[in-house]
Amino acid sequence: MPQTMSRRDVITRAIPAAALVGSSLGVLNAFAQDAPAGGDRKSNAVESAVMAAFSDGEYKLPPLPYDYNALEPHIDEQTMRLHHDKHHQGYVNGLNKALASARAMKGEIDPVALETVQRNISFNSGGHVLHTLFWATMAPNAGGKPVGAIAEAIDKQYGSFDQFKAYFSKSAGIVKGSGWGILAYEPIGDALVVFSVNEHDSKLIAGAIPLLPIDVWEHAYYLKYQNNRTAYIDAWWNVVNWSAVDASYQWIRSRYQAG
Ligand code: MN3
Repeated sequence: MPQTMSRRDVITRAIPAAALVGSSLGVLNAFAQDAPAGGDRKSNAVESAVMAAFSDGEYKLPPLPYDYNALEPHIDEQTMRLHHDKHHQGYVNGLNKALASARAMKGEIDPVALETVQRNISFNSGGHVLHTLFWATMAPNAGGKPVGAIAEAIDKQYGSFDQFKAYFSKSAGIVKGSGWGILAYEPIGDALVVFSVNEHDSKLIAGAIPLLPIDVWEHAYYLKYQNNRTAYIDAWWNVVNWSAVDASYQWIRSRYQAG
């Protein structure tokens, strides 16, 4: 987007589309707001990715914030190329197309066509948001234990990082067919929630804002790990960018919790 566009411009432009899409794109609006006064916030890989995920009235494919081979040996270059350039681009295209179809509906609306277009918006917006966050919360030379406020919240809620990790891994592992494991922030209870999602959008928790997603569709791991999803999940922990997760957690939480 042009450098002259402020965050407020972005949210203003994003609102009409996001209103059609519903709460699964609430994450884009949660991010696309003016930075708090002071301007000394840590730079946030998640924020950058989200800002690149919508511009000029359309959802866009954000560039990877590292090289395609940067996550080797844990995630291979060929998988990253296909996954980012083909699969994620497909969801972006599908989302823009479905939104255009929804906007074009006028007069007598066929309920079957309406059901189809709403399903396409839900599926593709889930795919776009979750892949955008997936790339931004991985990094080379990362992994290890969480840092900062997210580390404290995980310890408080799950007892320890190891207990959280085991629960999250199991949650991602049990997905039947295609889906995601997700750590999210639930603002009403000011709580972390871990859950699994079928495809990109089934079993999402309304209002919960994803912080850390892992894609467990076969296209995310089959070239390197074949049917061994557990080995892929174990390897993925080595590329989790905890400082980015912490920065987005603190940022989102500050939007909802006074004081
Ligand atoms: Mn995927």
